[in-house]
Amino acid sequence: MAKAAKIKASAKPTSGADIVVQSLVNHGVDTIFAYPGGTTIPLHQSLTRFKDKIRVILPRHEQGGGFAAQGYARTTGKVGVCMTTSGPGATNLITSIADAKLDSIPLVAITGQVGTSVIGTDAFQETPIIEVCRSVTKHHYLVTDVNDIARVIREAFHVATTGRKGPVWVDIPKDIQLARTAPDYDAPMQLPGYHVEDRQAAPGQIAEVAAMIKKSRRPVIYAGGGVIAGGASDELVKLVRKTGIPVTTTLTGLGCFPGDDPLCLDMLGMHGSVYANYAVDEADLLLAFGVRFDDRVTGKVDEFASHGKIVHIDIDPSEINKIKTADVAIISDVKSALSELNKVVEPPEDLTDWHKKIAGWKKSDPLGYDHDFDGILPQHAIRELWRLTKDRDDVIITTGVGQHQMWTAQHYKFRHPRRFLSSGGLGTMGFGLPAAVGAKTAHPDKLVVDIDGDGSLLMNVQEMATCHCEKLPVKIMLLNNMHLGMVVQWEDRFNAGNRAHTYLGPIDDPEATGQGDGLCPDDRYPDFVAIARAFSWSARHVWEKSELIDAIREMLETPGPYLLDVQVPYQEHVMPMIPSGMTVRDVIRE
Ligand SMILES: Cc1ncc(C[n+]2csc(CCOP(=O)(O)OP(=O)(O)O)c2C)c(N)n1
Ligand SMILES: [Mg+2]
Repeated sequence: MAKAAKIKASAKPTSGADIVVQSLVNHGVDTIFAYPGGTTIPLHQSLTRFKDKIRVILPRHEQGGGFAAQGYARTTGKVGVCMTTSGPGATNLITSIADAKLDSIPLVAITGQVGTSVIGTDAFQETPIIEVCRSVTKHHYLVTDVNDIARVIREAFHVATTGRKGPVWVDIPKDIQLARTAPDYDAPMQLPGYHVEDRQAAPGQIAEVAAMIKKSRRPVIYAGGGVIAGGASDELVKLVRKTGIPVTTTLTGLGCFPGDDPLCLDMLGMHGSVYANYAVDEADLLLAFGVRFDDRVTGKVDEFASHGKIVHIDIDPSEINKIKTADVAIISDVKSALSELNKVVEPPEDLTDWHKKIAGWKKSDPLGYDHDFDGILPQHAIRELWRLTKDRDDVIITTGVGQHQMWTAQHYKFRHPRRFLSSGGLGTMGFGLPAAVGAKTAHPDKLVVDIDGDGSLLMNVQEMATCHCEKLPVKIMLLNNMHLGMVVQWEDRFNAGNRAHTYLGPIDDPEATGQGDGLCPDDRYPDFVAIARAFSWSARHVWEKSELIDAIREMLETPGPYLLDVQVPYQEHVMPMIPSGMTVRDVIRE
């Protein structure tokens, strides 16, 4: 938890708005993503008085602000803070908050609300946002007394960052922002129903897991976002070095174990590697760390990891036995449980056969693509970007949602946690660019590349203005197939290729009815290079394979924001694929 600085209760009456901002400063907030409006004018005025302490980034859409706050939080591990006005500002924020809830990202969202005297009257720009956001936040407040502000903000940071992390929403009516009181920043928290369970694994449990590991012949680690959220990557690597157990990760767990390590099995699940899914299927011991057995991972739940024992370590008691019954369930943060385990664990007796078997699967079913294709395949573009950046220690990648996201997860090998930002649980198109904005704000010296899809980019394309105006030189490698590629893939596989509103060009083009040539018209619509230039970005199209490396280099080396529009075919499917609700035995390979 961010430590609240001890500030003596001041006798001087202070406005609610100033108390909010001072509270943020006390919690170590240095950046806020905030879009103003009538009900947040006092808060924004106050922010100008604290401008030497807090940088205010003005997104161009509130959803962008929420995702930027996520980009900040996901890369730093600190709380991301965003703010909007009431009504439409607040409703625009909801998607990014729901997204943070599903991926357990700590956020504090502050919204203005109409004055307390008119709440409930359908006042101008009134939305009962606390009612609306109730089920997509970890906690939420409507503050109706200026004397509560300091305590509420303190509680908000506490709740967002303790236990399983998540977003907290604080709605503050305008008259409460203007009211004055002598603030007490040390006011005790009042959270009678919220208990942070500081549960640790019992020594007996750790000994039991160690014994199971020692006895196992075919163990696999299934590691998720909880390993990253809990700062447990180093302990995970240590465990693998001690035991030789191979690791597969979820989408949100990518980077918690080095992606190019020989013991890395890459991602598992629907678009995971064949070898990861086979390994989990045949495992006699599945070590599930900081995961929630999402349906995109398990497919048919009854048959997932059904040939062995399951150890599940998670900080959130409600995840234990929710989808799969664990043989040993440990409610604990992953880091402390793994560090205890590392003190006593011994390697299994002999993993030679298991390693051999996995090597065989890796060889027969690699994550590949057609290297001889004439044009640029999206997988190839990602591989080349990875090749050109893999030895840099400073790369952060974001994505939209769709095929390009899955290919990035498969082909960019992340070596460190907090370097791959993607909307996992909610799967929200439009995540990539604003998340890159937040990441670049937090890490001005790092290279931030949004590998995006054309459909996804268009959903928050306005954030290009934020990048230019706020001096945030992010890069976009656009995998432009002029289609909603992931939906096209499902149309092709499960709906006889019937195109149903998945073509992003004019409706009278042959592609709109599935009559295209697989490559798209030469004149791509929209012209993303022209769009980028209108936002004062540098930009370039590339469609010749022979020009790709040069174009990627140009993107990386050109100062300022840069969009590389990579024209890719649309008839490429993300493989392998386990259709929804099925098992690795139903995997489609091509
Ligand atoms: C906000 C939102 N709307 C709709 C969807 C459903 N959806 C998932 S992937 C996808 C296609 C994405 O297209 P694009 O961004 O171009 O990526 P591609 O699959 O072509 O790489 C759609 C429509 C979604 N995930 N999010
Ligand atoms: Mg697309």
